[in-house]
Amino acid sequence: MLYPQLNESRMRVELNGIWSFQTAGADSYEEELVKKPLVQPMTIAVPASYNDQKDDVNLRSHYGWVIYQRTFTIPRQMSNERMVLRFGAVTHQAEVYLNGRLLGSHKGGFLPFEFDVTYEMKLGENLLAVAVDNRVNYGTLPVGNENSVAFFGSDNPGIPSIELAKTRCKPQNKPNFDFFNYAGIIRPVWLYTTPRFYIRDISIITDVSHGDGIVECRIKPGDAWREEQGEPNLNVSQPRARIMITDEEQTVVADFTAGWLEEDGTLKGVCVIPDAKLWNPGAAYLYTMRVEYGEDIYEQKFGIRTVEVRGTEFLINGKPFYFKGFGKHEDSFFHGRGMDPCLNVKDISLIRWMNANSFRTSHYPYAEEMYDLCDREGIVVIDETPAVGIGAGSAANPYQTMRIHDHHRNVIRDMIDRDKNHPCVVMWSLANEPDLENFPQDAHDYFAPLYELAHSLDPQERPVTVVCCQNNYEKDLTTRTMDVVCLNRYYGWYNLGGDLDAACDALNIELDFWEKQGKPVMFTEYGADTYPGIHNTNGEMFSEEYQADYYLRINAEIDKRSFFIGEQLWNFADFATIQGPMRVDGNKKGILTRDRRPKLAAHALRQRWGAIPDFGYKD
Ligand code: GCB
Repeated sequence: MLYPQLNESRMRVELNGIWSFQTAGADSYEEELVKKPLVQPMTIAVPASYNDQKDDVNLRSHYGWVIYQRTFTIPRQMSNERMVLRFGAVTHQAEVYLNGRLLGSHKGGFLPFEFDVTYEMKLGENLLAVAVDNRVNYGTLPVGNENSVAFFGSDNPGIPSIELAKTRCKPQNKPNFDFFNYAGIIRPVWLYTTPRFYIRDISIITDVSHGDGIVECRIKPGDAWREEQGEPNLNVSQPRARIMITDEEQTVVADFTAGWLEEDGTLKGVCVIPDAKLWNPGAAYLYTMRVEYGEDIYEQKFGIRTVEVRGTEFLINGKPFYFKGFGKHEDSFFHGRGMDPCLNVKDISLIRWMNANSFRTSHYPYAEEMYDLCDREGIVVIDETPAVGIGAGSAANPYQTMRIHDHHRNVIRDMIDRDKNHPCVVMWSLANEPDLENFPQDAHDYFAPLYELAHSLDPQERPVTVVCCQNNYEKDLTTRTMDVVCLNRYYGWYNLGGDLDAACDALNIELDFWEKQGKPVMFTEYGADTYPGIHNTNGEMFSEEYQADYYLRINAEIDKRSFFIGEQLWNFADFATIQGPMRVDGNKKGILTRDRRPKLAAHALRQRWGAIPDFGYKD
């Protein structure tokens, strides 16, 4: 799905700002709330999670529906065009009404969706209402628990008083994941226009041959009129698109035509850019592809680079890349998970300050604006679906009890569709820490088709992985089938905590196992909770010294392994979680505090990573 753009043919209006707001029921909301202006509503900022905007525990711990409303008037010029209302993300489910009429609904809190509103929009004032549901359960991604207490909660099954109290307490979300269940309209809302014949989608595939860049583009055209009539979108009246590619100096380096392909209705063209400048980690170079199709124009940035797994190496532009970086969260004070361009710029600056080169979008696709930034800054991204919590917190077989199969396919499709052109994205992660050891065959049979699906959908054929939990790796049949083995390991924290000798010993025993699999292996998580300001001459757990020592010791072990292609630690910064006996004001495994101040270990890692090159570290 293309990002809304302002150019010679398209108009774009941002509908962010202060909206009206009201909480509604747990399971439903009254029709009145979306059909008429709210009476004495609260104010709320968009985009942002609603939970921390007010000093009200009822918002922080709300369960179920809330209502957002705003009015707007469109300029007359827009009304002659095809008009689209687009949401960057609404967490977790949205039902959208315009002037009292339901436009449609969307499930999944981290990917964009849009509605053609050409015939719904009035001249004069329009009332936009969005009902938002924050409930997580066995049918959502991320997964919420249906029959136990929340992640890390203290569950004592069998104690009558507790069992009875649990049936009486007010309904609440029980996330099966370790981050606060922030919700709301968390990313920008746009109204944009296109002509009737428009560019629906663009896919760009690049290759490099003897220093020349080979660029293929596939364009999906749209015809608003036919779509309105429900007719197939095969528009033979516009069989060509003009493609122009400019480099960063605005020089046109290619000008060619994409022509009609009968079979699938796309327009396809290929060109060669002699002596192309490649997109590299830390040294980004972006070209701009301008597509002219009838009266429509779209400009898509892209980079020329290749990604490939060969043997135990992860190659970017044919050279063995070493991942240095983090698992992150979209998480900050007041905004919650809301898109915050200033925070994104700051985080990229800190990633560079740390001499890191990459991060994983744990545990959901991030805001599109962040990928644009990473494209420009040369930061490498592992892009993850919101499939987290499949299995944790329940003894039942998640592949039978959870109603996520179709939704999981949809989020993979939508994530790849949204992010396929970003040079910063080098790998897809299908899920974080699903249960892969208790029902190993079922897990394997669940993930094998998803792995195939991701490969079949990605025009750039990036590697695909599932990030695996600390588990009995001998039983796990899934991780070993992925292109890269991504390990979340807590030797020295949740296991063998406080004993780094034993932790290193256990890690090495496991690494001997992975060495035999002949795949590239990396950490996508490892870390230790560290309360800033706690110091300890013995380097005990929770102290800043322990965290620094932990990374020193574990890193010394992975340095000995040539098949180990990267270290993404957990976590970039401290972040909010549900309250519980395991979390003191959130998860404290950050290398930075939540307000982005370095802990002791940050300085040591900065030095280490400064000495590790992006390419050829293990040569
Ligand atoms: C994990 C999860 C991550 C948690 C982390 C922790 O394995 O993937 O979401 O936050 O452990 O700190 O426990």
